[in-house]
Order: sequence, then structure tokens, then C-alpha cells
Amino acid sequence: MAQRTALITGITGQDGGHLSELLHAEGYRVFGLIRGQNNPRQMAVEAELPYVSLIEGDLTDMTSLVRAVDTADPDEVYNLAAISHVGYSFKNPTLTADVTGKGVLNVLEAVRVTGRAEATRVYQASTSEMFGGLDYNRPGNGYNEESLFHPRSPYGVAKLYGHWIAKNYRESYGMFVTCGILFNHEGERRGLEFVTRKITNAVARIKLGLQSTLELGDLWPKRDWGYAGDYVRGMWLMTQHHKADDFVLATGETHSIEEFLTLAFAEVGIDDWRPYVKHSAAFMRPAEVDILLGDPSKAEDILGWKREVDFPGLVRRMVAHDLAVQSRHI
Ligand code: G4F
Repeated sequence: MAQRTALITGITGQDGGHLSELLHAEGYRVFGLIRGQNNPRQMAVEAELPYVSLIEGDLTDMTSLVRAVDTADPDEVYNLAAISHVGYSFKNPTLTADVTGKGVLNVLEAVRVTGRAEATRVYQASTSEMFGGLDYNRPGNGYNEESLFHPRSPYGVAKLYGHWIAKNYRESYGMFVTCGILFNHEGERRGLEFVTRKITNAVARIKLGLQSTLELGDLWPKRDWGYAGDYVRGMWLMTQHHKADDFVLATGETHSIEEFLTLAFAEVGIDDWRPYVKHSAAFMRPAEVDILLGDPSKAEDILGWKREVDFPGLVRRMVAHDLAVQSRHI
């Protein structure tokens, strides 16, 4: 069988790293779209993922996407690129709409206008943020593929546009465009701006005497937190399925930030995190998603997907990683 080729947008992000590793192990030739001149992450990506061929391009620049698709000639495109921080999207809503929303249309058009509508499969990174977590649309056993959407941030709204335009291209042009509705997925590669990694990094630094306190926003919101490595396997499985569709990936459990704090501090032998954690309004959002819980039954039944890392295992591996990284600073 000829070697398969994949193009990943968002190659510098957490999921881009995990997915490149998986596809490389599966024998793919992997191309990654990288944004801007002298991107500060480029050297790190080249060192970490030496088998990935980087192509310059930007989701807001259609010409660059056409060029990237022509260069890679991919069997599969994984559109992971986005402005993905919910808090940031409130401060930069128009940029978020351009990148996270209209950028999806640009990727789909680049595939279509280059004559690859039938040959190339597209994975669109949809998100649980589209559900919004309000009481009225929250099913007891978790959101599934049929649940009602009510996004609560410019990011969630932009992602919902991306989700619907992806489905529209599936229905209008018969393109294989599959949407993974992924709940929060974390790990050692997670950016420090997200709450889980912010906590595990601070816990390691507090343990080592490098930091004394940690400033956070609200601690009561609950998330369905899984491990990113498990979730990129799900992305790949749904892209291999015989039919393009929507699939929820989640753990089926939800935990508050307080619970995350308790487990993370316990990993370094600190029983009470309260003296170390300060509240800061700077990390609160104009509208909050109170609780997210997903029902991954469809992906489990149809794709045979199952997450392997549980909540305590996720916290353990993130704290262990950050202890190892931070120990180099002492
Ligand atoms: O870690 P977060 O920033 O993730 P959030 O907002 O749930 O979004 C993540 O998951 C989505 C999937 O549901 C993705 F689509 C999205 O791209 C991203 O990966 O915040 C989690 C919770 C929020 O309730 C937030 O208000 O933590 C709360 N929080 C409290 N203090 C904080 C902080 N979040 C951050 N980032 N930093 C804080 O200091």
C-alpha cells in the first residue's frame, strides 16, 4: 500500500504533537502548517517532531492554504489550528471569529478548489464548548452528538460556525468531513495558560520552593477531563471510519477545579492547598461554562474507542512531568 500523507494545521499545539507521533508510528508522511515568520515554536517543533515537514501558512490566508494543500497533496487533513483559549477569545473576539470560525471554511475551500473534494478526508476539531453547560440543555448522562448547542464564549460561537460549515460541506459536496466533538483533554504538552497545566506547573514549583502562591479564577466549574494522547487516537479512528460523521470523545466523568487541586497537591505531599491558592478576578470570564460532562457511547460502540488514562492518572502524570521539568531549575 502506498504511504499515506497527512497535513496537520495547529502543528505547534498539544494535539498537533500527539497526532504527529501517532501518524508517524502508523507510517504516514506528515506535513504541518506553521504560522508566521520566525515562529518562536518552530525550533521546538523541529527538535521534537523531526519527521514532520513544515509548510508556512495561516488559517486566515486562503492562498497559503491552497499552496499547503498543493504541496502536501494529503490523503487526510486534520484541522486542529484555532485560537483555543476561551478567556483570550473574550478579549479578541474578531480575531477568534476569523481564525477559529472562518478559518475552517478556508481549509475546506482549499481542499475543494484544488480538486481534492473526493480524495481527501478532513477532520474538524469541534469542541464541547459548543454545548455551554447551562441547566436547560444538560442531559443527566452527558452531552452527546444530538444535544442542543448553546455556546457561551466567542470561541464557542466561532467553533460552532466551524462545526456547521464542516457538516454543510459534507452534505453539499459529499466531502468526507468528520467532526470530533472533544471534551477537555490535557497532558504534559498542554499550554501553561490552561488551568490544569497552570496548576501542575505551580504545584511542582511550590514543592521545589520556586513559587509560593498560585492565582486562579473560579474553582467550582466542572470539566470532563481526559488525556490528550487518548483523544488523538480517537481523532484518527474517526477519520478511518467508512463514513464521515460526528463523534463525542469524553471520559463520562466530571470533576471541579477544586478536585483537580486536591489531587495535584496531594501528589507532592501537601494535604491542604488552600493556603497556597489565591483568588484573582483577572482569570474570571464574562460568561462561564459551569459544568461539562460528555457521553462517549457512540465513539465507543462504533469506533471501539476507549480512553485509557483516568482522572487520577492524568493528574499524576502531569505533576510528575512538571516536577521533572522544574527540578532542572534548582
Ligand atoms: O483550562 P481552561 O482554560 O479550559 P476551557 O475553558 O474549559 O477550554 C478548554 O477546553 C475546551 C473543551 O471543552 C476547548 F475547546 C478549549 O479550546 C480549551 O482547550 O479553563 C477550565 C476552567 C474554566 O471554567 C475557567 O474559568 O477553569 C477555570 N479557571 C479558573 N481559574 C481558569 C483559571 N482557567 C484558566 N485558563 N486559568 C485560570 O487561572
